[in-house]
Amino acid sequence: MILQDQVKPAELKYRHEFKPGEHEATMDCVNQRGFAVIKGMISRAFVDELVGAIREALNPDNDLGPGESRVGHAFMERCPTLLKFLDHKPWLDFISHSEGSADLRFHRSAAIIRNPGSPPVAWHSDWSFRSGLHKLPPRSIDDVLNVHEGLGGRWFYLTGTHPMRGGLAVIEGSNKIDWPGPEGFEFGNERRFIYKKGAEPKAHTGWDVPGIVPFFTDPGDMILFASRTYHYAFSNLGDQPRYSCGGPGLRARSKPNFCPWPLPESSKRFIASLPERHRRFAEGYGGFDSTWKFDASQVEADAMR
Ligand SMILES: O=C(O)CCC(=O)C(=O)O
Ligand SMILES: [Fe+2]
Repeated sequence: MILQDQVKPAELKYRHEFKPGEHEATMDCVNQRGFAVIKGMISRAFVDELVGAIREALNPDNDLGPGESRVGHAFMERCPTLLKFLDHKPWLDFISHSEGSADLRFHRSAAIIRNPGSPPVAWHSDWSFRSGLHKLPPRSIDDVLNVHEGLGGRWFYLTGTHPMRGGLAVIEGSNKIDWPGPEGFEFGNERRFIYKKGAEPKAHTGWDVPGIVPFFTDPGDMILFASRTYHYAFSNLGDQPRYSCGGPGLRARSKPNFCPWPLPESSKRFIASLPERHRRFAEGYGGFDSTWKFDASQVEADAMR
């Protein structure tokens, strides 16, 4: 395996970087290749504001240690700055195009800090093959929420993306439902991860994977990957924390919206605090209940209703 500081951009024979407004070409790339980048979607001023807001919300006491990471779920509920995306027309226009509708409902959202020394995030797909393909009752929050086709990750790596600094990588073509996996690898449990043939069935943490596309992006760029695309984050070998966030999660209202937990109090407060012009996104929003546990009888009863 080459050294981490030797990882180079993939030599792609097609365009994968787009400008804001090139909606169709961007989504064609996402659907065909599994990923794309929109250059300069947000300004440097907005990037700086988001970094400050993430730091304030996730690490207010500056107690995140070396090598540690922190993830904030339902991040739009606790970070008013994130809601500025809703008034950022180029972003909202792209999301509307990618969802095939301007009638959108809130979905999940997150922000992450990865400190220098943080380990890699092993190769995985966010999509639930359990719910999405096999139609089995959800056993995890991801089985409830990660069931949609089309666009999956819509991230901003606000400190830029680079393999040496906790950057993201994807596997070309891994969004296709019949993708056989990279040569020399097997799928793990419910196809959520990959591992080397003959090795222990544990999610692979190396970048020696055929078809890898490591991203090299600037702070205002938007990184897109399809709902099933397998992805990975390098360890952060830089000297600065890595900050990333998605915008507020939005899905077309016409898409499935099954939610087995009651609306959390925090989500109720969030909805009540929304300005009038953003209320339309909240109708039917189920929130994110990190304490939810699978209960077969409850899920079956709900499905019967
Ligand atoms: O932190 C990263 O770069 C990867 C995060 C990730 O895989 C996820 O949130 O699904
Ligand atoms: Fe992921």
